[in-house]
Amino acid sequence: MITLALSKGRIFDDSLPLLAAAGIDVLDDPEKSRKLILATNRPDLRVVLVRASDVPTYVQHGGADLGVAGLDVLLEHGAEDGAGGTGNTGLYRPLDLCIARCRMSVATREDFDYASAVRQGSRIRVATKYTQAARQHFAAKGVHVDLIKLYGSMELAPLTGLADAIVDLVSTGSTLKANRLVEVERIMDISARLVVNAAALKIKREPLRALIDAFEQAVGAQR
Ligand code: PRT
Ligand code: MG
Repeated sequence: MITLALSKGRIFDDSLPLLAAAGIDVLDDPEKSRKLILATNRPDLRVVLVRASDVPTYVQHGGADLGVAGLDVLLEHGAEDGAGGTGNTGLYRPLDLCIARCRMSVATREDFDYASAVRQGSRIRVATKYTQAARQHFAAKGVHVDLIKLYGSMELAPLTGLADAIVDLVSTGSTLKANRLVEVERIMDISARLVVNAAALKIKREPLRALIDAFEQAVGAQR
């Protein structure tokens, strides 16, 4: 049996066409059923639904053989940045699926002069869920920051005086706009990656390789 970990919402929705191109149909709709284990048209393949940020954990510890997770989630989990390679997390990251795309950016209130705060070397208070990526970004730029860890609704932080800036994911920009925040710096482009358990890749080499190859072809065809 091969177990694929997905999260409900955009990762699941955006993975469906890739799965279909690989000949895989998921037989339940997660929006309609409360099942956490979904059967597919392939008796040897099942999908488990987990929280987006739990996908790397499931794959790393063998609760799933492979999974789909955003680069943002992988970076916070501590997976290596480069493609391929196992790093020290037991995750093998072979494939950019080019889905669930967005960017990680710095945003502030309209009346906060980020450029001059950076220029003057002021300490900037930054609220974010993405502390690893943020720490690395500001360290590389030589900007002094006090990071404030949040788990959601980052947009509220600059509006309430909790922070000067946030690091968050931006897609259409409408969430920032609705909260009168402006994107002042783009940190990196984000997309979802297929991650594979390194041990499973050895033990179930044939079926997993075939699946990864099928995904790779599907991604290429969608480009
Ligand atoms: O909700 P939960 O805590 O379980 O997990 P999650 O929020 O990480 O899951 P989900 O399904 O929301 O996101 C899964 C993955 O989708 C993320 O890890 C990203 O890699 C990717 N993704 C792509 C996004 C977005 N686009 C996105 N726009 N994840 C979140 N957003 C949020 C963003 O944080 C902000 O609040 O959408 C808002 C901005 O969107 P715009 O269109 O208004 O700019
Ligand atoms: Mg969410």
